[in-house]
Amino acid sequence: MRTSRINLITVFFIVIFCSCSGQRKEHEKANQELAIGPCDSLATAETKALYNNLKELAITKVLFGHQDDLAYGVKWWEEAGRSDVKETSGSYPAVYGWEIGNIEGDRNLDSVSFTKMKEWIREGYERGGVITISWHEHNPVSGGSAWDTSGRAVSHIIPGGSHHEIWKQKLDLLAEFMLSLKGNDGELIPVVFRPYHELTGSWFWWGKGLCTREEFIQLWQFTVNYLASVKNVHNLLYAYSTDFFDSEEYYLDRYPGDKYVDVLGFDDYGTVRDQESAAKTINELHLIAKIAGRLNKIPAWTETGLSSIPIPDWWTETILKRIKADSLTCQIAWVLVWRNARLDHHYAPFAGHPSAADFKKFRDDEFILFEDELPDLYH
Ligand code: BMA
Repeated sequence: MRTSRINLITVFFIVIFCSCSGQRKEHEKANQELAIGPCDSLATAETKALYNNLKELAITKVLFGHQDDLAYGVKWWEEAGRSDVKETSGSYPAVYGWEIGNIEGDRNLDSVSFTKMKEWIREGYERGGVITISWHEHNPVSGGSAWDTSGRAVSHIIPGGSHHEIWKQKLDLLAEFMLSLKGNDGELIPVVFRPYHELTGSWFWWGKGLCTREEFIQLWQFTVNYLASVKNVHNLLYAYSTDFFDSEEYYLDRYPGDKYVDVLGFDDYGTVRDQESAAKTINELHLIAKIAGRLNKIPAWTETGLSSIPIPDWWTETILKRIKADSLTCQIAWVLVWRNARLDHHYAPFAGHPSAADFKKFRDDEFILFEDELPDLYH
């Protein structure tokens, strides 16, 4: 009787011990999985390297990016070797933003040729730059632009919806595009893909007011699963990017989950127009660094800019000062400014621009990296 009670107690403790150590092992395993790389476990070696290198570099440096940099500038269009950023700073940007809205056509919604875009993407990647792609795709239900918010499109393109097959055809084209991006040695070029951006606003058909939280998350998860599992696209890191935010709850409200996101980004043009809003930008930078630290993701300022940059010292006095406000604000991996479309719609300086001298100072700051200062990010 006595022996059997002791035995029972021993068995009880062994069971408890085993289950605790089992849980601990599970937990350790999960942590290791989180630590080794992107959410796509089949990501190519270069994509994994980019993820790990960006994550580490972000702790001490901030890469500078520009949208459509190699395609055109304020005073030129499709001229080989040109870049408004290089012509004012001495280097190409470290991050190249590209846009694939109108993926069914020969040119994107801003008239950039897809054939040439692929060449520019290879050119930037071969020099060591980072490629990020956004997607202002047309409204798949109405056929209108990305800004056409009619028809509650998201509800119709998720699985079970009337336009689900149509959306899959768009994703097929997108997959084809991503899989056609190859380096000189034939390897796939890693891309930070940033679909359904500014999701907290209601100006795009995928925006907050145009679909439910569940619909948005379903669209995101379907996109990632379909590209990876059905189309075998494994050269993507996925960036979730909101518009302006001021709390963690608001930022994460439509977050699709750790298994579907690699980069935590935000777009903010509104708070960089004046000095009065500095605290708002700094708060965003604090929050993004904290959330990314907790979730083991890469924080990034995925879009910003001041249209035409009428403030000559805007680069150092607004952007740089806020990025360097403290040890948290400087943890973003990159900051990207929007495209140099024309005199009344440009976000980087060009030769002779009033902010060009200050842009050079910004470029010379030890925190900020342009392309010619990048370490190897792909090995
Ligand atoms: C917007 C503007 C538009 C452009 C779109 C997609 O911010 O620059 O002119 O079509 O981005 O690049």
